Amino acid sequence: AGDTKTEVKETAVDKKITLGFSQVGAESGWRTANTISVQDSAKEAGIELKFSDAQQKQENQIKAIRTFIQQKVDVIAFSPVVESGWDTVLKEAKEAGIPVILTDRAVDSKDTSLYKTFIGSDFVEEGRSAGKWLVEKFKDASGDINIVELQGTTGSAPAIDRQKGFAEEIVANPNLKIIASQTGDFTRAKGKEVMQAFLKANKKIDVLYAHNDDMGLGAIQAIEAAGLKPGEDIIIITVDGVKDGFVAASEGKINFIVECNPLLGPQLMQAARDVLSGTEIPQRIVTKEGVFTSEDAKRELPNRKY
Ligand code: GYE
Repeated sequence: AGDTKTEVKETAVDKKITLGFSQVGAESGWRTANTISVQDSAKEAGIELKFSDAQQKQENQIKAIRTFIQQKVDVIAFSPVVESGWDTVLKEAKEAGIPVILTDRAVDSKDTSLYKTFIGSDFVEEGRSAGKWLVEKFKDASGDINIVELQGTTGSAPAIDRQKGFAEEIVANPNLKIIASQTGDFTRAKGKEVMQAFLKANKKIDVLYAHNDDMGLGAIQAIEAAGLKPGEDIIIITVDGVKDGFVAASEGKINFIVECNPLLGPQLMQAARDVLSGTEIPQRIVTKEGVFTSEDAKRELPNRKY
């Protein structure tokens, strides 16, 4: 009986970690998979998760972070909706002695001591992969190839970087011309709406580059409604690689998908533990990912879990 008592005491000393997590929203299939990954991994790791959905609004995230500070959580993690404007609230967390971990999206704060690490993809590289594929695809084209671009949320790291990486690559072929570029806020509804407007305003659209699958899927609806064949009349490139994107790619409606991995939960829980136990971790943890043509998508589809 004495032994059991000692055991109970020891577990009580081993305090449960509380993690405050401020999520961007529920704007896309990627985001849903990311949220589930964070929730499942917290459970598995025995970490108590306080989850808050910002509905794509920075002010909501700032509020959530302040609430986490008041609640004295052990560690705060968040995926910043936009890159700018975080210094004040991050300083508040630092002064309260609560470490912050960035997941998925970066901030542009000059003072990198305001957060412990940033876990996520290299979005510039994703844009480059999209651009490289397109350059190769149209290497023998003789006339103008008109591209329309559906951008992610204005001011967000993935929108800024995916535009940049893509633009960097396509200059290699002067025939490739971006004739219109507008935000679709990473949602299907806006992707469809903006594509409708693109189709109305431009007679000849050869390529659509969408910063995520969801906007691409919305755009496909607009393209079909206009009597055109997605993937044939208009070549489509997207980023993410969620299941619905893979389905469209395997049907030939999306020609090329650059993968962006949403399953960041396990790495986040590990980083939270390491930060709290004083284990050194790198300032930047990059996620591994691949690229998929329609053919690859057909093969890969049965294995996609999200
Ligand atoms: O690509 C998009 C989501 O930040 C990487 O956000 C993420 C992006 C993802 O809404 O689908």
